[in-house]
Amino acid sequence: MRGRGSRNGSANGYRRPARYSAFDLVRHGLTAEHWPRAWRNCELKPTYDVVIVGGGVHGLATAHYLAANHGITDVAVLDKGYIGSGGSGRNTAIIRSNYLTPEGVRFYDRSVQLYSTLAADLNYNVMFSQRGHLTLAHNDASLRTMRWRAEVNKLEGIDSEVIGPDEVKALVPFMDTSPHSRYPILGALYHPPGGIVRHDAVVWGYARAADAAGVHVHQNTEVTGIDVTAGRVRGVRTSRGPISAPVVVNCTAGWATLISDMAGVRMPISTFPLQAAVTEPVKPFLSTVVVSGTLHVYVSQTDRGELVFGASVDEFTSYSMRGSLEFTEGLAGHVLELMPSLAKLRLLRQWAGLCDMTPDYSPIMGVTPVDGFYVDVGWGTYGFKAAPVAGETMAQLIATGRVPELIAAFDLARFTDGRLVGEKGAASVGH
Ligand code: PYC
Repeated sequence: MRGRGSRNGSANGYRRPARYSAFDLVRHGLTAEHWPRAWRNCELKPTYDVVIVGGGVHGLATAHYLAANHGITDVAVLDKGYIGSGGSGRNTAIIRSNYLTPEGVRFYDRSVQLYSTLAADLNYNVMFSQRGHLTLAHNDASLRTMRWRAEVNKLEGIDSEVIGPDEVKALVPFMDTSPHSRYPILGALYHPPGGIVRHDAVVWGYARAADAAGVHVHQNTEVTGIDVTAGRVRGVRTSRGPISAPVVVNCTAGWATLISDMAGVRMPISTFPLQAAVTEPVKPFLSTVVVSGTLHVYVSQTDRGELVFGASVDEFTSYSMRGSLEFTEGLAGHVLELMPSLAKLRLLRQWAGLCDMTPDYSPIMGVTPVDGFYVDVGWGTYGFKAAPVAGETMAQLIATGRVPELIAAFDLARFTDGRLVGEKGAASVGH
C-alpha cells in the first residue's frame, strides 16, 4: 500500500487531536459542560483499506502511525470488547530495553525513545516516568546473565550496568540487602532509562489521535471469520457484518492463534494467564522498578502511591482471567523476602491477562503465507512496552510493502528456518 505523505504534514491529511487551553480546563471544571468524546462511534463501512483486529495498544498504535506517518486513514480498528480491555489494560506498565539479544535491545530501545516523546506527540499525558529499573540477582547464574545483558546493552548504546548490593540499598532503602537473608542479593542489572507509564492513557492517547486522523475505532465488534481466496486476504466477517479489505492485521493478544487460524495461518504460540495485583495507596517510598526473577516478583509504585505487583505466568495454558489464591499467597511471601516492612500493606485487587508465548520468547511480526494478512502477535510478557515501535514498524511494512530492519528477525519463517531470537534470559520472571 502506497504512503501519501510525511509525518504530521497537512499534505498527508493527518489531523492532530484538538488542543485544550488552561482556560478550557477551568471552564469544564466549573460548568456542567461535558468534555467532547475522545473518539467517535462510527458506522461500520462495508470496505476499508486496512482492517486491524484488536483494539489494544498495538492495534491502535499501528492505526495511528499509518495515519500520522503514511497518510493512510481509511482504517478500521475492531475490538470484540472495549479498547484496552485485553492485555493493554492488564499489564504492569513496565518500560525497558535491557534485553539479551542485539535484535531485542535495538527494537525495545526504539520503543523507549518513542515513549519518551509520546505525551507531546499525542498531546496526551501518558505519565511516562523513567525512574530506573533494577533486576536483582540472587545467585551466580543470574549474576552471569545480568553481566551478559549489561555487555550486550552497552554494545548497543543502552544505559545498563551491573551494580552491587550497597548500590541497590542506596536506590531502594527498604530492600533487605543483608547477606543473611534467605535469598541474598548478590547484585543487580541497573537500567536507568527503564520505568513505568500509565497504560490506559497510552490506549486512549493512541485512540484519540487515530480517530482525529479519520481512523474508525469500532468497539464491541467481534471478528468471526477471515475471508481468503487464492492465497490472498479479502476481508473479515464480524458480529456487525462483513467488511472487505485488501489488508488485515492481527494485533491481538490471547486470541492471536484463534484469529490467525481463521486465515489458515498456524502460529507456534501457547497462551498462559499472567496475574497481577495492586495495594492500597501509601506515601511514595519506591522510586525504582524492582524485579526478581528468582523470587518471581516485580514491583513498582504508581503516581497514586499504590504498589503494582506481578509474578510469573500461571503453570498451565488457559484463557482464564481469574485471580487465584495461590498467586496471592506466593506473591506475598516473595515480596516480604525482599521488603519485610510491607507486611501490613493491604492488597486492593488482583486480575489476570493473557500472554501468547512463542518458543523463543520473541514476537512474531510481519508477513504471512497469506497475501495481505499481517501479524503482530506472540508478545508473551513483553507486549505493552513494545507498542509504539510495533505500531511504527507495522505501519511502515503495510505502507511500503518492505519489512523494516528492526523487525526482520521476528518473522514467522524463523521457526521453520531455525533462526530463533532467544529472549528468555531477558524475562522479568521465570516462565
Ligand atoms: O518484561 O518487564 C517485563 C515484564 C514485567 C511484567 C511482565 N513483563
